[in-house]
Amino acid sequence: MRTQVVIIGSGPAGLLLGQLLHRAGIDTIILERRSRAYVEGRIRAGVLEQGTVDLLVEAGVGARLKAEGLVHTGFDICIDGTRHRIDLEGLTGGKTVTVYGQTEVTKDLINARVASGAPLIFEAENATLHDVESDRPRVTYETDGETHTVECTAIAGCDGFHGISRQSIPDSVLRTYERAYPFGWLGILADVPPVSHELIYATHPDGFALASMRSETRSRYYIQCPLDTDVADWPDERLWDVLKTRFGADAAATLRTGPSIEKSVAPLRSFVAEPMRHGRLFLAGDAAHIVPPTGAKGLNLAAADVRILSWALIDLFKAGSTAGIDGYSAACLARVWKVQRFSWWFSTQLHRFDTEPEFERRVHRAELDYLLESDSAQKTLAENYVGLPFVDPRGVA
Ligand code: RFL
Ligand code: PHB
Repeated sequence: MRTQVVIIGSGPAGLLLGQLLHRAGIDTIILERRSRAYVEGRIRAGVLEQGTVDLLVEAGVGARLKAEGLVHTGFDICIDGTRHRIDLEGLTGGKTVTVYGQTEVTKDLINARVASGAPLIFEAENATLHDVESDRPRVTYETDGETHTVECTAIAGCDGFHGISRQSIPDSVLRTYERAYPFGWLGILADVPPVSHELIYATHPDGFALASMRSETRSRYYIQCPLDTDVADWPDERLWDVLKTRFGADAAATLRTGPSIEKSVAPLRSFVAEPMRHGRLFLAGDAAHIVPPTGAKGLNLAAADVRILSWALIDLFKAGSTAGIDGYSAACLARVWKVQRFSWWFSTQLHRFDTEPEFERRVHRAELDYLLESDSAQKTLAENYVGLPFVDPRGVA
């Protein structure tokens, strides 16, 4: 078998890249280790930057997003039970974010892929990359015990943090930077109306909490929890009680509870792998970097990589130019590190660090007080939250 680009992984990065390349007339094969039901059922991100929404619309998968996505013009920061609004729209000259579940983005992209007839192979096992340093790399994989080989011109490693693509870059080339946080998030999804029509990021002496949503009738909440938390120890009632404490009396009075439809623990991590390109292998999304979810940036950063990678590959196949692929890693990393900085900062401000010296705890509190008083500090937060302006590496405005 031969194709132009093999895409490893059908998360949002792989699917969106496949869709953009398909519309540009470039052939791709997407290989996904899991089943379609598993991929469509994974509950993850919820907040899309305007740039991500625009890219999904440009890719031809924006109809349901535009009809069902909830446009948010601000969010609340809740400090020890008192809420303060961050007016994203006012602080950024009119920018907003859209609440639309990653699950829905994934479903829309899979439906578009299936409708296009382009190959998307689920339950593809043991994907292995070969000759990535040559101009004719290959990928082998297995389905039903049979081995297949695909020859191609480029490989997109969109297989997430635990994927195999990054491991194909030799240790002598790859540099990794990591910060693990000493806690995770325990998340709950429930079919109850959200406690507020906007998100609430809460910091409390007991730890962080977040009120988010998927629709006007479906709520998503998270609390900071120890890394070894077992969901079995968290019956719904216990979780609702903690949320009521962390959001304060006003929210507690209106918070609607109900049976959970999903409950899971996710660790928090900051991670970057450099370079994002080795030979004809290009890493995109969580395969190359992870941010803690506090700033809602992971999926948006994956989309930003894919936008740049699609341009680079279109340049390669349509104009025979390697300028785009040569600049790919540097162009992505310039944004990645700024987003790392923001996600690290926002996480550090809002979580409780048990071993933090009292001096630093007070400094953090002072920084939050300053944020509430300072228009400039709020502007910095808002312009990062809605998404930094996109710099086109081709020099086009
Ligand atoms: P994904 O989604 O992990 O997809 C990778 C895909 O590759 C497959 N795969 C393989 N396929 C073939 N062969 C192999 N050897 C393979 N190994 C892996 C996997 O099965 C999978 O289908 O990576 P991608 O596409 O880069 O997308 C990244 C996003 O999923 C991620 O950044 C976000 O979910 C992060 N995130 C959030 N991002 C936001 O922008 N806004 C948010 O509000 C937000 N909230 C969150 C989040 C992540 C969370 N968790 C669970 C970590 C909230 C949470 C709780
Ligand atoms: C979510 O709705 O899952 C969500 C929202 C905002 C975040 C992280 C996760 O910062």
